[in-house]
This record gives sequence, C-alpha cells and structure tokens, in this order.
Amino acid sequence: MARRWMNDLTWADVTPKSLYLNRRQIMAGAGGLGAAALAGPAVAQEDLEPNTLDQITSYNNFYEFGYDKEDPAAHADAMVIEPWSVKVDGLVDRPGDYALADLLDGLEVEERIYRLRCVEGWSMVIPWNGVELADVLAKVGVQEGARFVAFETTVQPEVMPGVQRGVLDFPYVEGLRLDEAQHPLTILATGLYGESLPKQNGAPIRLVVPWKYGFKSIKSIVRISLVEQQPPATWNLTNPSEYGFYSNVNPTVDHPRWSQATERRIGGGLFSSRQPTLMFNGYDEVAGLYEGMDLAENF
Ligand SMILES: Nc1nc2c(c(=O)[nH]1)N[C@H]1C(S)=C(S)[C@@H](COP(=O)(O)O)O[C@H]1N2
Ligand SMILES: [Mo]
Repeated sequence: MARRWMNDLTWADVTPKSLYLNRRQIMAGAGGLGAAALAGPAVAQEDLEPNTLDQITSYNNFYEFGYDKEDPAAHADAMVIEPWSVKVDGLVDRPGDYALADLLDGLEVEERIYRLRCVEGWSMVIPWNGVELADVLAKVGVQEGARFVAFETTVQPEVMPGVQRGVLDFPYVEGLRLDEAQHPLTILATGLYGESLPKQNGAPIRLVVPWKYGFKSIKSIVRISLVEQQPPATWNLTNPSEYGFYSNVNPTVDHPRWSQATERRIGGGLFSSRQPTLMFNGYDEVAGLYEGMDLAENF
C-alpha cells in the first residue's frame, strides 16, 4: 500500500504550542473550537523530545502476546495483517467489511505527536501518523440514535501466547462516547515515525485517544460499531472498581495500586525524577466534553 503520510508538521514545528496542534487543528480551532484550543496547555520542555523508535517498539502493552513489556516485540511479528479488513456495523448508513485501504481512501493522514500515559504510571511521547476518527465516522455515516462507538481487536490464537493462556477475556474490546470519538484529537493511527505501524504497536490500525489512559487506545482493530448503549471495555469488565469506562487521565483520582499524581517518562534516564501528571494528560481542550460530570465518580 502506498504510504499516505503527509509531512504537514515538520520537526521544526514542534514547539510547546504546536506539540499536538498541527496546522489543520489550528484551522479547526479558528473555525470553531475557540481560543482555548489554540493556546493549549503549558507543556513541559521535556515533552519536546519524542521517544526513540526503539523505546516505542520495545516497551509495550499488548496482552494478546503476553503480560511482559517485552512480549509484544518478541511475538507480534507472527500476527497476520495482510489482508486486513474492518467490519463497520451498527447504526451507520454504509455498513460493511471494509478493506483497510478502502476505509482510509481519500482521508488525510497527518502526523500527531502525542503524550501516551499508561495507567501503570509511565509515559512516552509518540509521533503517530493517522487519520481523524471523525473523518472515518463521517465516511461511513453515523445514524441518529448512535451514542457510542465500540471497537474490537483481532484474535489470532495460533500466534498469540496471551490468548492461548487466557490472560484476559479476548477479543480485547473498548469504547468511546460518540462525542469523544468525534473529537479532533482522537485518531486511528496507521503509522509512527512516518513508517507503517509496527505490529507490537497495533498494526495495521489502532485507536489513539491521548487524554485517556493508554488502555483505551485499542490496537489492531477489526471491528467498529456504532451503538446506542455504552459498550463493554476489557479492563472495565475485568475489574470495574479499578478501571472505569471513561478512564480520563486524572492526577487527582488514584488507582488503588498506583498514585496517578506523577509519572515516569520512559527513556528519561536512570536518575530522572517522576514528573507531574496533568489533568486530561495536558489536553485541556477536551474538558468541555465532561462539563457537569463528576470525574471522580465517572473515573
Ligand atoms: N488489543 C489491545 N490493545 C491495547 C492493549 C492490549 O493489551 N491489547 N494495551 C493497552 C495499553 S494498557 C497501553 S498502555 C497501550 C500501549 O500502546 P503502545 O504499546 O503502542 O505504547 O496499548 C493499549 N491497547
Ligand atoms: Mo497501559
């Protein structure tokens, strides 16, 4: 497949203000998202340094391949990603089994440099390439009555040691409220560092929702469903008292086993101190999605 990545954000553009706002989003901001979207949060200087490709591809969570951070890099190579199709169903005008290229056809692939904050208390900065999920949803036509989007990961038991051992209930599933799914920060990533997505990172297509804990960003997606009711989400199903449906990064709501106030930046060096975790992982412009909600209750 032809590489669709368009270099509309160069490394020289990666200033604190433009860390996650590329030109298109800035235009969208001017058009309606308001001044808050333009200004963005104060971003710590160390955020300017994306993690290396080696760090991003060797320290992963992908439980289908095992519990350990090294398991995905060790085993994911055997995952079959060609051909790949994504079933789109539920409350959509144009349901079907879309070949990946057809799903992405005509959509703009952008670079988005996002922080990724895992609920376990570590973080990275990853230069993704991908399309806005909103554009994909517009393409398939969201019908009235749809309120949530549900996602499902491929299951390939013969090459997935974690599936063989049943470390979680598979397929891994996740969900977003429709307005979260349509937010311009939410992307379906198809690559990183300008190359196609490494398998351990969720090839060939995975969700990235940068203001939520990493487990919401479901990998290797084979199904997208527009639904009326809040869909199941794997970690929430596994342990609802520890993992909520929303799972917005929130330094004031601790996980029973991990303080969420600070985080360790992977690659920060042996002696680097933990840095403060920011509300919504620093992506303040999503705050309006949760107006009037108690985020300690809806964690
Ligand atoms: N299908 C699937 N998606 C998944 C996971 C998983 O185990 N299975 N782990 C999640 C978790 S906990 C995190 S932190 C991120 C890690 O993404 P990365 O390995 O690309 O950094 O993927 C998320 N997506
Ligand atoms: Mo995670």
